[in-house]
Formats: sequence, structure tokens, C-alpha cells
Amino acid sequence: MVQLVVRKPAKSQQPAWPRDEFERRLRAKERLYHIHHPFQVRMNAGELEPAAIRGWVANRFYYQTSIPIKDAAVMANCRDREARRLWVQRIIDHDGTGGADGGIEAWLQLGDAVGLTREELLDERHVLPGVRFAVDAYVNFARAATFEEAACSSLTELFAPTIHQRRLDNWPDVYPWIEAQGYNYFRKRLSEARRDVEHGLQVTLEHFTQRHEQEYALNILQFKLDVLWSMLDAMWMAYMNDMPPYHSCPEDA
Ligand code: AHQ
Repeated sequence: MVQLVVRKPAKSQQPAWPRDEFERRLRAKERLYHIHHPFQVRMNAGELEPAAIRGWVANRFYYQTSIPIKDAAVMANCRDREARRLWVQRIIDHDGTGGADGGIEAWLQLGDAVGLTREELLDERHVLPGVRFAVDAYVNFARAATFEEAACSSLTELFAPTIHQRRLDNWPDVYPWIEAQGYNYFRKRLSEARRDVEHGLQVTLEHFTQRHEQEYALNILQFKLDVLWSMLDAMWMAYMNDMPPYHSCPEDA
């Protein structure tokens, strides 16, 4: 078994939290969600230059295209047919299916709306090392984790509807240069995130029942919060501080 990156507390004598207290503690992690990262705060306030918006769209595209790969890894570790019947919808929502283009196509439209070509999104030329490492850590966690551990790691989406709604509410006013068709992705995610996270929360609350397991679940959620925060740290250095990787290195002879 691959050593997971999340600390697993030892069995304790402390009593388990009641289910509603466990859920309250999971939801209390919202205070650490990346909506509070200065990059997101400045972005939602309309303070980012077009180049920084394009950088965010291009780097988040790597995250979005990694989600169905992550979810396929989650499915591969799930022996429960009913759970797989629900979880498979996440892959369809992103990759699309016969009748629907899916979220990755919608993100390519967001790219077009902010002035990025499909080619430069798909070839990943703008993906920062720090973003790649954080996203790959999430995918590799899901590959090594049990189904329930990976389901718990997706619970940051408890907090996602607010961040999508803020973009829909603010961006048309503060970024009038972004074409409206770009917002389809955020509109789409509002309902999908709410539906997905209900299942993820049910799996988490039902599986992690002893006190040390509940604390482990909080550590797993913290790991995913770290993934999202670290992505924006890399983007802040590159697009806000104008300090992209190797900016201080000597020119190539
Ligand atoms: O667009 C997002 C998305 O499809 C997902 C899948 C989910 C997961 O499986 O971890 N998390 C997630 C998130 C998406 N958008 C992020 C944003 O800020 O736009 C939020 C992110 C999340 O909260 O985990």
C-alpha cells in the first residue's frame, strides 16, 4: 500500500463525535477554503489584469482535465456498484457524453472567452510547476487511497457553490472584456457540485465513525485544501509578483 500523504491519527480512547458534530467540523474547514486566498479575493474584486486571468484559466484547465482521471482512479478503488453508479456521473460531467459537451469543453470556451486558444490550453504550455505538483499530488492520492478516503478528499466542494456564484455575480461587471459564453462552466458546476458533495458527505459520515477515523477525515480534507491553496500560491508568484519559476536565473548563454 502506497504511503498516503495524510497523517493517520492512532486509535484513541476519546469518544467519537456525534454525526452532526463531525459534519459541523468538516464544514468549519470552509474558513481555510481557497475563496479566502488573496489571488481569489483580488480576482473576484476585479483587480486582476487580463494576463493574470488567462494564467488562472490555463492553470486551472490542468486541474479540470485531471479531475476525470482522479475520479476514474476513485472508481477503480470502489467495489460498491451503487456508489460507482453515482460516482461515474462525475466523469461524464467533465468529459461529456453523446448529448452533452461536458465541463472540459466548457472550460475551453472559458479559455476562448478570455483570449486563450484551445491549443495553448491543451498543450499545457502555461502550467506552472507548483500547480502541476499540487494537482498531481491530488490525483496520486486518489490512486493510492481507499474509495472512502478519496470521497472525503472531494468535500472541498461543500464550499464550491459560493465561489462559482461569486464569479457569476461579479465577473460580468468587473471584467466586461470576458465574453459571456465563458461563464457556462461556473453555471453548470453550481448544481453538479451540490449533487456530488451530498454523496461524498454521506460516504464520509457513514465510513469514518471512530474518533481517530473522524480526525483522519479532517486531515484528508485539510490535504485537499492545501492542494487548492498551493495552486494559487504558485499563480500569485507568477502573475501578481511577476516572479514566475526561474525568473531570477541567469539568461541562457
Ligand atoms: O470545477 C471544479 C470541479 O469540477 C471539482 C471536482 C471536485 C473534486 O472532485 O475534488 N472539486 C472541484 C472543484 C472545482 N472548482 C474549484 C473552483 O474553485 O472553481 C473548486 C474545486 C473544489 O472545491 O474542490
